[in-house]
Amino acid sequence: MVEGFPPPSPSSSPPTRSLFSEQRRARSRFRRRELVQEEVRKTMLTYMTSLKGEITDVVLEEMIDYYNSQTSKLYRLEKELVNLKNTSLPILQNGTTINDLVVRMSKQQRSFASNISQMEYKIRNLTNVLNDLLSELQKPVQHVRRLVSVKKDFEENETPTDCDDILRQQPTLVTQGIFRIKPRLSSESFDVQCIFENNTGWTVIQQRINGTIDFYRGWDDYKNGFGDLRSEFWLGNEKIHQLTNQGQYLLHIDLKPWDGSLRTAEYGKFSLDNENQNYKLQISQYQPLTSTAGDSLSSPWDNANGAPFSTFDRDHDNLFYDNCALTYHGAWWFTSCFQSHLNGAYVRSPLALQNTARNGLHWNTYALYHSMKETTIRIRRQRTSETKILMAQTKKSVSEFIQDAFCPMVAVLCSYDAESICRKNNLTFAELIQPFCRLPTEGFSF
Ligand SMILES: [Ca+2]
Repeated sequence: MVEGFPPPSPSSSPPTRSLFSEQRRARSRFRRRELVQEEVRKTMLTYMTSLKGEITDVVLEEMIDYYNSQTSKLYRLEKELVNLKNTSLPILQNGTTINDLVVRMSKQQRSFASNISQMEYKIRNLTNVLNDLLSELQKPVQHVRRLVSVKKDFEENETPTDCDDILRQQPTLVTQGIFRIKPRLSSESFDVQCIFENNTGWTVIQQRINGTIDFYRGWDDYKNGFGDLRSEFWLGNEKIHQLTNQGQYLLHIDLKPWDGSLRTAEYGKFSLDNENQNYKLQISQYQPLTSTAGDSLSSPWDNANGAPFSTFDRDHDNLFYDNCALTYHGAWWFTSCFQSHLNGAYVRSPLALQNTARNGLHWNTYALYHSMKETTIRIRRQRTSETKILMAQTKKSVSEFIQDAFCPMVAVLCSYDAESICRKNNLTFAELIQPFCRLPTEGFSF
């Protein structure tokens, strides 16, 4: 029923003509409205149907995509499973379950881990040992470095190291003269008196000839030297120390008594320690065959070997109640007090012949009461051939001889692969150890 269209009333009067037409128009309007409504319903239905189709299509597409992606995942998983199956097939064939395998593997892992920690512990220990060893190695290595640099300095240094070195550079030199030298241990060069004799250059360290120079002096004068190289002088304990520690030195003493004769005393080994050691005398190997004055420096019953130097102002003698340098007016390697003393007062003849004060130039094995007219103390470096003779005399092997004669550095060098150090620095073993040793080392090898 359509609203606003009232039904005919039974109590009303018969319809008029206008009423009928009014009813017709209303019916016609109603009919048209129904048609429109029907049309709208049909249109809506068609629209709804198509909409439903479209929605279904979208859902389906999404579902197909999802299905495809799941299928490909499944395919991959299947493939992995097949691979897995193939891998584990042999184990499974041997009847080993995966559980057994896991147990065994974890056992192996534990043992592996324990091996690793043991190895770590061993490595830590080894590292400590290695560090200790390296720090120990540093000492000789530093020594060798210093040694090599010292050697280079020597090579650059053209100044002769002693009078024998001068003769080697100028073989035509004869008699004597004043020359400039620079021992290897010296920072500065200095003049010395040289005596050239029998193809040998001697460096003179003391000379007394006429008493013009006062020898009663203190420690510093004896340390640095004094006098006149052309007449009377003491070269100086520091210079003597430097000279006698660059190789092995022979000591030769000329004594001229007032009778005009010449007496000599010769020693195969002579050197002075440094000032910290109070220029302690190192003397041995008295040569009885070439000496005529007797041994008044190293005789067993009063041996000056190892005695420190004494001056009136530095008393290092053995007598606590006396000062030998002061009593005997000189300076020497006094013991209690001396077998020899060549720095005493210059006493002239004839008093010199009965010099009971014993404060003159004395050499007891020549005469107890005779002050010498002249003295010359000279040194020269032993050459290789002499070293070889000495070796033959003492019947020592090269290694024994090196051990005895050279500085303790040799032992250290030998134990720390000296050969490779030599190779690296392009040095022979002799060159390597020479600056530290007392003997010339030419001709020695490992
Ligand atoms: Ca004393």
